[in-house]
Amino acid sequence: MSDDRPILITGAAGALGQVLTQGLTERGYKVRASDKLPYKGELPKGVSFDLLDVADFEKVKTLSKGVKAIVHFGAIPTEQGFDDIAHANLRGTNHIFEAAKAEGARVVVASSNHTVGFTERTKRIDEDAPHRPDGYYGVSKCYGEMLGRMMFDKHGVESAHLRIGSCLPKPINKRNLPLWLSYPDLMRLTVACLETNNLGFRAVWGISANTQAWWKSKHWEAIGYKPQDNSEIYAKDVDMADTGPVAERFQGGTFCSEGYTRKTPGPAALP
Ligand code: 15L
Repeated sequence: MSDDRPILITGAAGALGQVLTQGLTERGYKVRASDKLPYKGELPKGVSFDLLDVADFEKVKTLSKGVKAIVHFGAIPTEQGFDDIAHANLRGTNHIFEAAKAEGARVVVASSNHTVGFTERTKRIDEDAPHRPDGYYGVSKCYGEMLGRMMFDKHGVESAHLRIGSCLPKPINKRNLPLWLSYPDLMRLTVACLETNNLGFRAVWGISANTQAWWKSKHWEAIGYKPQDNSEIYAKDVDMADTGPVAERFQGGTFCSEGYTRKTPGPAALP
């Protein structure tokens, strides 16, 4: 039996939120869009839009009524002070999971490469590699993943945490080459996570089929994600500038070097 309950998208007015709002509507999903900021441009036909600060639990509950899934992209997407991160990314994500639990909905969350930002660029890792967050933003995404883990084990709430690399129309700099996620592949990954009968809890790499990828996924096949794009076609055009020793050493790039206060480099031998 087909399930035609709507999907709530948070962060729908952001660049990726707009791609998802458009793309999911085109694929026949009923979309309820929301964001803290107004939606720019024209909403796709049939899509409702509400202003929503995800830290407002009453409003999260209201907008989640009757949904089959929440695509949660409503968060601070960069490094900020702890209080702002806590408001949107910790408290807000908590509210989304509590609402999903109440509705029997699954959650697809924007996680980030910054959960493993302090992994050396020379390492090739799968999703079981240890968290190495590169700031409060990265820590908040690790928190989201741990929350999803607990919510599945304790309450059966299914969730996918997309560890998005650099989701852009095309790669701009050399770090984007291993980490690029094209907009069409973001759609493929999100739909795979919404449709699979085999989700449970997964933190899953969110990149395209990049020749230079630093990551190999343990989950793509199981959830049916087949990336179609590859950053290599842009490799000759990207900015190759050196971003400094700390940024160049670690996968998180300048998120690692910003505010870095170590006097001596961290040991290379850690797992
Ligand atoms: C992210 O997680 C950010 O939200 C995005 O703005 C980019 O900085 C991206 O990572 C990246 O590392 O390229």
